[in-house]
Amino acid sequence: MNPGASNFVEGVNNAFIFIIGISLFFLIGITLVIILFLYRYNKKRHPKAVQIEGSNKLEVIWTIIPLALVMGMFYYGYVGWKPMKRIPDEGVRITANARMWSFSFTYENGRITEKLYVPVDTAVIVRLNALDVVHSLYIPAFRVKEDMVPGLANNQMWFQPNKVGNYSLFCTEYCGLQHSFMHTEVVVMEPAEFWEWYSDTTAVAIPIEEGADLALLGRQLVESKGCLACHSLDGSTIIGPSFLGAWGSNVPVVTNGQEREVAFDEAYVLRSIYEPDADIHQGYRAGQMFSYQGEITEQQIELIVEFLKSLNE
Ligand code: HEC
Ligand SMILES: [Cu+2]
Repeated sequence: MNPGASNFVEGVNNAFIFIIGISLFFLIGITLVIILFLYRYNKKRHPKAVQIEGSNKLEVIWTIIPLALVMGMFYYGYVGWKPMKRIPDEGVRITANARMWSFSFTYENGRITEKLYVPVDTAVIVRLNALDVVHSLYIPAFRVKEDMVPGLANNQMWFQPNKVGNYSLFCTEYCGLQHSFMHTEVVVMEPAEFWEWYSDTTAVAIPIEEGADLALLGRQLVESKGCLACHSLDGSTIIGPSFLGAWGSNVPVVTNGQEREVAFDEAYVLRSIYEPDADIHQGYRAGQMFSYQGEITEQQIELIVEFLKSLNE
């Protein structure tokens, strides 16, 4: 019944088309009048200027008509926006976490994903959680967009997808250097398929086949988790230290205000990912990298370690 990808498409499109229609009408109308006046009142045709003074009728007309038009715009805008704020009681609840510079989505059963998986024709209620700075979650095909503000409790948005498919989702609040890294997808599935996916807990641990390229799996993780927004692979400094040649080196760090050297080994990588501020690499600032505790498993850290090792080969 609904023509769009979500329940809000129609309302937002109506407001948009109404405003575009009025704007186009005036753009064309005013341009035509300018051209007509240029012709009719140029100096050759109309050598003597005439002063026209006061017309109550005209003033009333050019007050009432624009007022009606902007009230019309307000009406369509309000009618399209109101249902977005009426969050239903029932629905699939998902928490969206935004950090510089990636999204992750946590489901009620503990599943964590980088794409947002949702069932079609079902209300989806997304709790918006920002770890560091202001981000904004935008799904253009669904016509929804909501700021994610650190510390703002009970910040939610909702929508009901109407069509199975993949749609882009990205951050639309400039949130620092690698802001453009913050794009991912919404995957809308048939409900049966979704619930099967949802309850498939084996997928929480990555099944690693015999002979799989562990370093490659690690690389994919580091890419999909957004680590490369801050850590380069070519020796250059972005926000954090480069991963190139890091494995096996001795890292000068500050621990509790004390300078010391630690070996860049598996334990150091694990600590850096779970408690980034425990050891601060000298010359870098604390508080830039946020803990991935609960977002990256120890098994995944082993893969990241394999990848870091492979950079020395
Ligand atoms: C927002 C930027 C940012 C992101 C994203 C980020 N880091 Fe970091 N990371 C830093 C900074 C800054 C440091 C140095 C300060 C410190 O030691 O905490 C650091 C330090 C590290 C270190 C220690 C490196 C060294 O040479 O001392 C490791 C290992 C690490 N990060 C791994 C990761 C992994 C894996 C990811 C992705 C899951 C990641 N980081 C995501 C900014 C980031
Ligand atoms: Cu952002």
